[in-house]
Amino acid sequence: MKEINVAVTGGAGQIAYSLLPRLVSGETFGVDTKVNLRLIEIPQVVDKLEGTIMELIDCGFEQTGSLLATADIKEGVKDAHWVLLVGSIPRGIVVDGKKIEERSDLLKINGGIFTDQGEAIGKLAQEDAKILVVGNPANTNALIGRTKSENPAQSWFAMTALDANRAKAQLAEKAGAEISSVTNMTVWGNHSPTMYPDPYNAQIDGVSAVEVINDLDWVENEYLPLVQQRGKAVIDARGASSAASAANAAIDTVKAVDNKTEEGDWFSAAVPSDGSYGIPEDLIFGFPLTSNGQGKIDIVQGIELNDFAQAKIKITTDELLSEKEAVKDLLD
Ligand code: NAX
Repeated sequence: MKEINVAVTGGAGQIAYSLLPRLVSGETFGVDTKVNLRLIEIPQVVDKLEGTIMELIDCGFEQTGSLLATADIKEGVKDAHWVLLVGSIPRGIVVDGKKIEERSDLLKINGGIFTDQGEAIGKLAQEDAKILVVGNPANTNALIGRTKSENPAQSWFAMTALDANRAKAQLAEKAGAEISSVTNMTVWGNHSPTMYPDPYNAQIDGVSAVEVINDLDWVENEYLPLVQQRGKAVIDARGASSAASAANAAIDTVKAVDNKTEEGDWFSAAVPSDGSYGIPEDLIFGFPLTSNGQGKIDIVQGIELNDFAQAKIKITTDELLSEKEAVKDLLD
C-alpha cells in the first residue's frame, strides 16, 4: 500500500467530524493508500481529539494509518502531502473582551492564524504539498497562508465546491433533471454571498443550463440568491452551519485535484489568479479548473462571459480586493 500524510486543522469541529472517517476509509485517496492523519486543534480543545481518534480506530478501516492529535501546527504539517485547513475562529466569538462581529476584525484574527500556518506549511510540508482552505474567510485566508509559505511549488486552494454542488443541485431541481447530468459548473470569485455561480456555462446533458431552463427571470433574479444564501438557509433550518455537505465538498475537491478531470468537464475551486479573465494576479479566485491527475491544475480558458456575468464577477473581484486591503499588514 502507498502511504500519505494528511493534516487537518479544526479536527474537533463539526465539519471535521463528518470529514475524518471519509479521509481514512479509502474513499478519498483510494483503497490502495494508507492515510496517516494528523489532527490539529487549539490547546484548549486538543484533548477532545483523543475521543475522535478512538472512533476512527473503531471504524476499523484498513486504509487508516497512524493517528496523531496535536496543538503544534509544525508537528501537524510536517511532511504532509495534503493539508486541510478547516479550523478558524467564527464570527461572534469574544477575543480579548471584544465580540468579533465585523468582517474586517474576523479577517485580521483569522489572518493571524493563517500567517503561522502558512509559514509552517511552507517550511515543513512536502515540497509539492496541496493545501485546501475551508475555514472562512477562505479565499483571503488562503492568500495569507500562501504568501507566508514562500513556497510556490506547493499548491493552495480555497474551497468553493460546496457552492458549486449547491449551484448544481438547484439547476437540477429546476430543470427536473438528474444531478449527474449537470456539468461544467463554475463558482467565480469569493466564497461569500458575492460569488457568481455561472448558469450560462453550466450544462445539463451537454446544453447550457440557461437554455434548458428557459426562464431568464428565474436564472438572473432567483437562482443566484438561492445559491448565495443557501448557507444561511441551512443555518436557519438546522440551527448550525453546513457540516456534512461541507465535508463532502472538501472530499470532492481533493478528489478533483488528485484525479484527471473528465474530458469536456471542469471543477470549481479558488486558486491564485494568473491574470486569466482579467482577474488581478495572485488573488485567490474561484475559477473553472482541470487536473491532469499528476498535480498539474489549469484554469480553463476561453469561456464566454456575457455582460451579466462580467458585472457579477466585478462585484466579487472588488470584494476580494477590499479583503486583501483589510489584511495588507499581514501580507508584507
Ligand atoms: P467549528 O466551530 O465546529 O469547528 C472549528 C474548529 O476549528 C474548532 O474546533 C476550533 O477549536 C478549531 N480551530 C480554531 N482555530 C484553530 C487553529 N488555529 N488551529 C486549529 N484548529 C483551530 O466549525 P465548522 O462548522 O467545522 O467550520 C469550520 C470552518 O469552515 C468555519 O470557518 C466555517 O465558516 C467554514 N466553512 C466553509 C465553507 C466553505 O465552503 N469554504 C462551508 C462550510 C463552513 O461554513
